[in-house]
Amino acid sequence: MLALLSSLLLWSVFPFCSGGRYRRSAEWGADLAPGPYCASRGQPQCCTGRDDKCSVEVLGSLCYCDSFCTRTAEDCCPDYDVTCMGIAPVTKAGCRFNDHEYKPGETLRENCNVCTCKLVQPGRYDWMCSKNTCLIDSDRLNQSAEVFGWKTANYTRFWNLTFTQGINEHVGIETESRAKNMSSLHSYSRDQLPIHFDARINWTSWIHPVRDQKNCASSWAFSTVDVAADRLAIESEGLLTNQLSPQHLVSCNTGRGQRGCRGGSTEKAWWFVKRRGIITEECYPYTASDGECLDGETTCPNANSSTAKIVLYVTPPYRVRQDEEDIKAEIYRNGPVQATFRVSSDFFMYRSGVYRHTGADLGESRLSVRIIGWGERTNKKGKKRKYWICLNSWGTKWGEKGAFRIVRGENHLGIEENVLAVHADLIRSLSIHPSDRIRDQGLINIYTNKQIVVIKRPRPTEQP
Ligand SMILES: *[C@@H]1O[C@H](CO)[C@@H](O)[C@H](O)[C@H]1NC(C)=O
Ligand SMILES: *[C@@H]1O[C@H](CO)[C@@H](O)[C@H](O)[C@H]1NC(C)=O
Ligand SMILES: *[C@@H]1O[C@H](CO)[C@@H](O)[C@H](O)[C@H]1NC(C)=O
Ligand SMILES: *[C@@H]1O[C@H](CO)[C@@H](O)[C@H](O)[C@H]1NC(C)=O
Ligand SMILES: *[C@@H]1O[C@H](CO)[C@@H](O)[C@H](O)[C@H]1NC(C)=O
Ligand SMILES: CC(=O)N[C@H]1CO[C@H](CO)[C@@H](O)[C@@H]1O
Repeated sequence: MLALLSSLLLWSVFPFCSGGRYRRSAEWGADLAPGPYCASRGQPQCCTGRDDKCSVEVLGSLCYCDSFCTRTAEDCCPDYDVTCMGIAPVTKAGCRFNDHEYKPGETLRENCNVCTCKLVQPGRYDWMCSKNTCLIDSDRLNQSAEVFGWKTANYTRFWNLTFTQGINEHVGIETESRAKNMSSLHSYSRDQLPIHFDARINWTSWIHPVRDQKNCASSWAFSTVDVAADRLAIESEGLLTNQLSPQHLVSCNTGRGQRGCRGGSTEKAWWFVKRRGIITEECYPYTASDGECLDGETTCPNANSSTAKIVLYVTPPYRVRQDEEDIKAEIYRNGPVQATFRVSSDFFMYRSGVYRHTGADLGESRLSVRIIGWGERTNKKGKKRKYWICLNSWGTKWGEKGAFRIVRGENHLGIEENVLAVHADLIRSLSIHPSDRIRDQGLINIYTNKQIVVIKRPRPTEQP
């Protein structure tokens, strides 16, 4: 009404003007940038009467902020009414998405981000979204395996989680580990090792299967008990093959900075297993939650456990030198080792191939895994890619049936700088193991004599 009034008023002041401005034929479309236009001009933003210089460039043409523009109402800038006449915008309040109308304040979820319909300009509503890094990056799902060397997948369990949630719920090592300060073994003889090695092929069922830590940052506990279990099986030559309990560590290895489902240190976990021993999965099943420590004297926390409480022990942990050949030799002789590396948001999308971090967000947190072997492969251009074969604890639906391969020989994301291992402490483990089984194996005399001779797998001779 006011606009009409003023235009009539101006009409009387400038009864007729010929030539000059041509009438814009195009209407401002919905895709027009929100401006500001008149509001972006220096003073005066708006001009009275006809003033052809009182204009702003828009879509390669000009729009006007002089009151003359209302004569045709066709060449006024989009924000003329709001800026120059103080008229509230007439735009319909709301946003659209997939042919649906949303009211101001309504939200919708876009992967791991939340978008809210908000007034972004006088007269213009639009979606304002949070800007989290998501675990599944929709734009990268179709990345070329040729270029990156590995394939991605959209995992339902990771869809719509932020990188921070991924770290907090699925990883599990604090930034800095004291393991780095441990002295390391060295002077392995430089034997000729095979080009490919996979402990699962060499030791078959003595290498324990991939498990799922679920929504609990307990990779530190899984990698520890699974490396311990593998080595107990290998060094006892199949006598002690029990699956061991990560819950025992999550619930009982607390204090001293160990935080259960919120992360822990592998080095502290190893010392716990050395001192207190570790009980079996059957006896203390995994619950993926902190829980109070139920490690009783003789009974299992699982009242239905089919076996008695068995406690197994290891020697103190040792560190393998940050050297590709040493790590290979250690795995080849003694079995899987434990490694930790920095986790990037793209790692969650890994499906297959040789993983290399590709510029996605890189946090400070580390994931702990078992390295069980190595290999190399040549791509179409003839370039050799050396890799480690690792077992993760995100279930068998993730990656290559729960395993993944990662670049070897360049300490990629720190994978080679924190390699830990232990030996089985067979004397302590067997003296507590139910003796029936031991008697069956003809071992009872041996353990009472405190000599392990039947269990004959030789220890490496190159101790430090
Ligand atoms: C990704 O690939 C799938 C299947 O090949 C296809 O349906 C989809 O449209 C692609 N997405 C993008 C963003 O290219
Ligand atoms: C990923 O998977 C989730 C759940 O299965 C699905 O809702 C989503 O649309 C998928 N995202 C892409 C980009 O394919
Ligand atoms: C994440 O996506 C799943 C299915 O894609 C859905 O059921 C769930 O509600 C979503 N989570 C949140 C927090 O919106
Ligand atoms: C490792 O050793 C360095 C130098 O001796 C020391 O500054 C650092 O605090 C140690 N780190 C840990 C985690 O003990
Ligand atoms: C033990 O088994 C019984 C019967 O199968 C079951 O009802 C009970 O919940 C189980 N208890 C535990 C602690 O798992
Ligand atoms: C079945 C098999 O391949 N066993 C080999 C596993 O590796 C050791 C050396 O680490 C060999 O001695 C075995 O023959």
